[in-house]
Amino acid sequence: MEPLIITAALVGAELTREDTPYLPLTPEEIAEEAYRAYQAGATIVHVHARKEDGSPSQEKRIYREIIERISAKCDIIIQISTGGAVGMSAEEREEPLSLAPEMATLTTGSVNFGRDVFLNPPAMIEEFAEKMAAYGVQPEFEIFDVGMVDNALRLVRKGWIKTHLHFDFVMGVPGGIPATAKNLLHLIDLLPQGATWSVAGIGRHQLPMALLGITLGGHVRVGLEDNIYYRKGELATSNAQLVERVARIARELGREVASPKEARRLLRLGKRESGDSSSIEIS
Ligand code: KMH
Ligand code: ZN
Repeated sequence: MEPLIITAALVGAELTREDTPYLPLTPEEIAEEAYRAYQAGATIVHVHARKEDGSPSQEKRIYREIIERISAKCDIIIQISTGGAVGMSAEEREEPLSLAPEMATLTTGSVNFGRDVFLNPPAMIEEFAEKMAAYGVQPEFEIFDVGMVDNALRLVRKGWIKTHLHFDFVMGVPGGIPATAKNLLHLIDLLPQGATWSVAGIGRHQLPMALLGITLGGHVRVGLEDNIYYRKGELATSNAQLVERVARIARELGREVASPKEARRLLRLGKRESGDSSSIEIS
């Protein structure tokens, strides 16, 4: 099997310090947390930004500071969120794309999200895909339910996406696809040849789904955005702690953990200067 890419989803948009005191919120805290996750074996960092008061934000200014601070510390792949928080407008959500990060998320459908609805109508998805192509940003398809895979492949067929195809199956969101082995196998089955995938289990599903990701030859996303516990009743004290456990188990199972260079190779990411999309390799 190829080496394992571990993504650290550091903070998300929904959690507060009341949920866990270990949540990084400021650009400085987020960058430090990214660096610790990197040292523990993460090669992609999935980033959301927060305002000074801790509320979710898609402001370019804050993302810029986060990206600069992380890049100054290490060469981890930075993936910004275009999901933001439920209720945000498309204009808000796409704002950080003009910073031309290496990767960004692209959710290819709408889904109930707890008591809310995470809205992603077709025109919005196409607009995000178009912006990503314009800024040379590689999408990661965020798949919260089965139909979103076909929506993603339709985008590819229509020519909106020309990069390598990488999917992240987010499983166990109340309203989305349940986190079961059978469902994961079905999702994998839908992917075209050559696509890569990772899996993120929400809450108590994080570790079991991570083990499936490791053993089935996929990749794994963990982090406080998806799960704040290390084990039942015990909060994780950092994102690095969750990453370190996955790296340790993978090595025990004989699967090496990818370096940033290997992750870029597997995801066909071209190294480039920030803002310069001309040197990107498009497979
Ligand atoms: N916060 C969720 C509504 C993403 O980052 O692209 C959406 C989300 C997905 O977290
Ligand atoms: Zn997210």
